[in-house]
Amino acid sequence: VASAVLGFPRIGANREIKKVVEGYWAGKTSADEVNKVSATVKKTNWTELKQRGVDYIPSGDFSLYDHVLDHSAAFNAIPKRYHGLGLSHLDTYFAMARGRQADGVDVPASEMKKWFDSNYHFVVPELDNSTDFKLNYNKALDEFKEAKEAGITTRPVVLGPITYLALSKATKDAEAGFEPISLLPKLLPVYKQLLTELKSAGAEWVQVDEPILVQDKGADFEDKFALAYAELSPVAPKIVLTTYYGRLESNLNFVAKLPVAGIHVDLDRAPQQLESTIKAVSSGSYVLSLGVVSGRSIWKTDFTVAIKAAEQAVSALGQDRVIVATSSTLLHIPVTLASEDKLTAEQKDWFSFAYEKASEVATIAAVASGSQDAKVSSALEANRTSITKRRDFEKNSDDTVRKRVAAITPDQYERKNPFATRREAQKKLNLPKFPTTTIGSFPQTKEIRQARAKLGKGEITEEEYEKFIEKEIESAVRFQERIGLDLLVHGEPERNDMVQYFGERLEGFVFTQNGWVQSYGSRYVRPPILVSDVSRKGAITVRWSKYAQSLTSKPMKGMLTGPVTILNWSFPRADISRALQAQQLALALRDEVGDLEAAGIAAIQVDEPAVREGLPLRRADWEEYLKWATSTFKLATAGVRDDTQTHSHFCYSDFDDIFPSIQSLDADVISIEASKSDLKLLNTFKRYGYSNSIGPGVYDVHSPRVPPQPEISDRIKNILASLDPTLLFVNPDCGLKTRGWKETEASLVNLVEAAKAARQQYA
Ligand code: THG
Ligand code: ZN
Repeated sequence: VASAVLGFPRIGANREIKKVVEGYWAGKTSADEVNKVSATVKKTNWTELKQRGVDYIPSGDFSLYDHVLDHSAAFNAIPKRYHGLGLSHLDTYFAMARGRQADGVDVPASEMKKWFDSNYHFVVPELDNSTDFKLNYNKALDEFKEAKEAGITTRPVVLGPITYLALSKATKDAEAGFEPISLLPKLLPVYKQLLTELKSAGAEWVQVDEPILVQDKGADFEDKFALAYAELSPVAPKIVLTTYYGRLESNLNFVAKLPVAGIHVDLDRAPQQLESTIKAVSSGSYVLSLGVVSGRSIWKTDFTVAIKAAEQAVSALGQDRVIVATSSTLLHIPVTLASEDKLTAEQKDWFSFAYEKASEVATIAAVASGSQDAKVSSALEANRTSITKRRDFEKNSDDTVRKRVAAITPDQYERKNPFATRREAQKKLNLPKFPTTTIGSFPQTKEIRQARAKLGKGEITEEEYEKFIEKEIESAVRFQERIGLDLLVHGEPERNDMVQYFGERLEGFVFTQNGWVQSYGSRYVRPPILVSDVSRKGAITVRWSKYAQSLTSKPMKGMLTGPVTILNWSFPRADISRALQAQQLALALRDEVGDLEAAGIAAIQVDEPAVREGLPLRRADWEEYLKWATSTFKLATAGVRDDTQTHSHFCYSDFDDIFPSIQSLDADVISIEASKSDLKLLNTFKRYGYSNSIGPGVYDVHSPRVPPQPEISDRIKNILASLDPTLLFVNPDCGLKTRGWKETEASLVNLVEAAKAARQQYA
């Protein structure tokens, strides 16, 4: 029984890649230096995996920004706007990733989307009939050779052609009805060349990722899969076809007939597919790769369960046909536990990050191979002890929290009166027609980050820090008053990350010092870890919101992160359901909402940007998810009086599918990211007859570009073509924390002017 890791974090154990890439963007670091640091990170990863006893070590999965973008660049799927700019390969690559505005060049970035149901974003390939696929370079081959030179034999990883095309979108110039999958015949020769070159270089295996197979739409591509793999297999190294993040279901029927050498299934997300998969592959000669070590969770693997699965496969297929593997790439979890010295020994004993997961697959494979090695037996014994200790800890849950959840009554999920009644009561906020507001955060300046860092290092006192934050809030309030915004925010200078901040102030979470996970490009997050029942230690945001309100006679919005988003952007517990964890979070937030209201805050926003991304990959699972996701939001927000205006914000609002759920949240006002997906979304709102207030973003904050006032006015005009004017709020499409003050001020001035003009025009 061999062991395999499907992919590895590429950020470096000390965020080396972030530092060198951002240095390059700032013009402070050379391309050579970027390559040098990349080479070191890759080599360190390969060496670490080898030393930990992993048989199949991935290569080619490294990336300076995103692996889907790597494929587009290598395949020459480079949209026309990036042609002829006189840029190097590397600069073209980064221009696609983040746009480029320098030396007379002004091109926007490609769109980013969430990668399956994760908090990782990929750069969406843009294709049409003029796309001229060719292999600009062979990254998989280059990294295979690079590892080989370091004395390490790897199994190269490539994203499969069907998933690549399924994740692509048509360019703006594409013919009507163009579907990216129609380009398969043009793309296959490129894959053929890539794989042929790998084979010639001596690669025995290649890992081809086709995660689209765990989604319902995977079934639409049955014929394409058959066609593609019939062409590729004869020229390629032995292919292990990997599926992950979910279950194959009926797709297994055709997958188990594809001409490949091995199949990988995710047994972490879908342990129930073990038997069906064994059965489906048993008569052929396939190798079966068992994803028993989670690539999505940071909990130690229960070896007993994993070994049982491996032994079941071994008894049906024999040792040589079974691989013990991570369920998916380890991209989604931090690099190593080794550097975490603030966690207690007890806590550290619960977890396993990427390095540690590598050891886990090696140990499980050794046990399943019948190893009598003393080191293996002691690892097995140690795992048993850890798992037992964690279970003992879990038994000591917070009884008060459990009882409170059990005592939730149906009325706690509903506002006392319908929107029409509440709207009258909320007139006390004195908002004009087309009220202007922002999503909540203002630029996180260097000074703010430095003050936070100094507090962390003890270089300034808590008191000095709070004074600093008060000054920041005051200047944010004065700024908003000066430019004439109507519904103000305090700007959130006191927050690091919108999820981490709340986690740190609730019981039930622990934190890493260095547990960074890539979110997109050089942007990383440090997800909090839920370890026990959640409760509020005390008021979290009230002090700052109250202070901000005391500075102004205009209404101030309170700002909270919703239960579903806190859960989705944390590492959840594995011992109780996500629904229960969300309910606990919702009760804690409900108390915070109540305290804000009691402190005189008349508008309270509870953001749920992660609701859409948390949607299960299979439609059959949607209803259950949407039920707890919407009800926990309502549990958090519905306790307020009629005259308290609730707001919510959603990013990446691909809402067509889940519209009724958004409506059922019954927030008084929602703001959505609409500027990119244009008016399609608004038509959805119109079609369903959305009845509460709504602020479709009137400009895109994800770029430093300042929208001229006529452009915003034009957007308002377009929006009003499909929306009741009395329901419209005017706001940017997302928070402003990653922006600079200069463009923030200029943009918001234009936004306010556009709203004023609209008030005249639609009087
Ligand atoms: N928080 C979390 N997840 C998210 C977002 C978030 N996922 C979606 C979206 N927002 C991703 N966007 C970002 C934007 C900025 C940063 C990270 C994700 C960011 N990170 C800092 C960095 O990489 O330097 C580190 C932040 C910190 O110091 O904690 O700026 O907002 N959870
Ligand atoms: Zn947003």
